[in-house]
Amino acid sequence: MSSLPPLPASVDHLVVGAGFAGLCAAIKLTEAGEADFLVVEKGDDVGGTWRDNTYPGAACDVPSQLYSYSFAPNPDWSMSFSPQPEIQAYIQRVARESGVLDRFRFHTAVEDAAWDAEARQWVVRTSAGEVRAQTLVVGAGGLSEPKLPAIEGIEGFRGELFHSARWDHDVDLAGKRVAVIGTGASAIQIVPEVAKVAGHLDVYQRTAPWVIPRNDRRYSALEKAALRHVPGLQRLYRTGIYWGRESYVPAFTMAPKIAFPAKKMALANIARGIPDPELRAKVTPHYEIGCKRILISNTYYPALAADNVELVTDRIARVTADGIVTTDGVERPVDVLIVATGFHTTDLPITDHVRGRDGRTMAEVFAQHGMAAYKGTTVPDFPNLFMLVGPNTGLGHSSMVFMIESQVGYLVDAVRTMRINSYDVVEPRRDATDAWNADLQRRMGRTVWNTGGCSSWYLDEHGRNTTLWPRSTFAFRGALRSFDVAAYRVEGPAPAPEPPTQAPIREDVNA
Ligand code: N01
Repeated sequence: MSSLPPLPASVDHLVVGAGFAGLCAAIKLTEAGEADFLVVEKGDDVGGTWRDNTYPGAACDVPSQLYSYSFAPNPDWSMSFSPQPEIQAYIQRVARESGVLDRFRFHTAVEDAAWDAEARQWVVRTSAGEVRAQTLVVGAGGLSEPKLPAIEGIEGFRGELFHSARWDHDVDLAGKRVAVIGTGASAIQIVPEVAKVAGHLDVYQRTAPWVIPRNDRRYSALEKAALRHVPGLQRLYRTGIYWGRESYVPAFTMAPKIAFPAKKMALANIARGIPDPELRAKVTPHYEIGCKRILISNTYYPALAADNVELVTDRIARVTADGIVTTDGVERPVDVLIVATGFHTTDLPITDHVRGRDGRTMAEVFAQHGMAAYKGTTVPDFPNLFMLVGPNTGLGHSSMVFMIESQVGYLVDAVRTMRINSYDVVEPRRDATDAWNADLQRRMGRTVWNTGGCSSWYLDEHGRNTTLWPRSTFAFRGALRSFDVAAYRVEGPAPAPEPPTQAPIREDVNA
C-alpha cells in the first residue's frame, strides 16, 4: 500500500469522522464555498456506525426514506427498513458523487486537539501528523465506541469473543454453542440470524426490551419507478413519514400513558411469537414502553421460542475459560461469546482527546458541569468547536440524519457569520448554555425516559438524561435555523502587529 500523503499544515475547518455527520458537514461546507477543509477518519471508509456494524441482520429501525439525507433522496431503497449493506452503499455513493472525497484522510485518528488561544486555532495531533484549523467539527458519533461488559473472568475466556459492532466474520457459528449477552437493538437483530445456524444459543437477558412488530416490506419495481420519476412524490412520501414519526413525540415527552396502543402491539407480538407462558412472562417488560428504545422485530420472539435457543434471565456471575456461570450456580458451555452490550454514550471517548481554553479535556469539563452543550452543538471553553450528534441530540422516535442536517446548517451559518463579521473566535456563553440546559432538563422531567421506571444508556451515572432531545425535531430545527451570535462571546480579527517604537516614523513626523 502506498504511504499516505502528508497532512496540510493548516486548513480552515477540520472535521473529525466520516459517518453521516462528517460527510454532511463536508458536503454543506463545500456548497457554502468553504472548500479549505479536511475530514480525518480513523477507519478505512466513510459510513461510521454503518461501516462498523456488519453483524448478521443489521438493519435500520427508522424508515430509509427518512433515514437518508434530504438533499440526496434515494428511490432505490429495497425495503422500507433497509439492511446495513444498502445503507453503507448509499453513504459511499453520496460521498463519491458529491466530489468531496479528495479532502478525506482515512486511517487517521485524532490523538489530541488543543485550543491555541494566541493563534486562535485548534492544533490537532493525529496519527498522520499535525494540522491546524480555525474550526473543529467533531462528528465522531455517539455510538462509535463499543462498551464491553465488566464481568468477572471475561478476559480469561478461551473461546471466540467479539462485540456486536466488531463482528468477526471469520468465525463460523455453524453447529457451535453460542452465547449472546444483551437484548438491546443490536441483539434482537442478531439473535434470529444466529439461531438459524448455531447448534445451541443462550441469550442472556438483564432487562427485557419492548419489541413491536416490524412493518417492513419490499418496494415493488413500480413503486421505485414512481419514486424516481413522479416529481415531488418522494419528498411527499418522506414528509408523510416524518410527520407520522413526529406524532409519537407527546407519548415520549409528556404523557407516556398515551403509548398504550404500542404496548398492546408489543404484548400481541409476544403472544404471537411465543407459545410458552413461562417464556412469555420472562420477556414481558416491567416498565413503561419507550423508557428504553422501542425495538422492532417479527423474528426475535419466534427465535427465542426455538428448540435450540434458551433465554437466560439469571444474572451472570462470571465467565470461565469455556462458559458462563449464572448466580444460581449453573454453568453453560460456550464456544463463541457475542457481547451486544452497547456503546460508550454518556462518556464519549473523543472528549478525552479535546482540550479547551484552560487545557482541561472536554471529558473533565463534562465531569464538572455534566455532559452538556449549547444547542447540543457548541461548548463553553471550547471555542470554534462544533459537535455533531452532541449532548441531548439523540432521538427515540425519528431519524438522526434530520438532527445532523440541522446541526450542519447551524455550523455553516456560524462560519458565514464569522466571515462576514471578521470574527476569529466564537464561543458560547456559559449563561446561555446553562439556560438552554436548564430548560432542557426541566422538560426532561416529564419524559418517559426519566419517569418510565427503567435504567438505560440515555441516562448518565447521576440519572441525568444527557443524550436525548426532549422535544419535536422541528423545534430543534427551529432553534438551530440561524447562528445566534448574541449567545456567543466573540473575538474579532487579531490586532495588527504594533509598529516598532524604537525608530521614529518619519512620515508621521512630517505629516
Ligand atoms: O446496545 P444497548 P445496542 N451484563 O445499550 C445489556 C442503536 N442501534 O448495541 O438493558 C448483561 O441498547 C443491556 O442490558 P440492560 C440504537 O440507538 C440502532 O443494542 O442495560 N447485560 C442491554 O440489553 C440503540 O439504542 C439500530 O439491562 C448487559 C444490552 O446489553 C443503540 O444503537 C440497531 C451488560 C445493550 O443494549 C445501542 O443498541 C442497533 C452486562 N454487564 C443499534 N451490559 C438500528 O436499527 C449491558 N448489557 C438503527
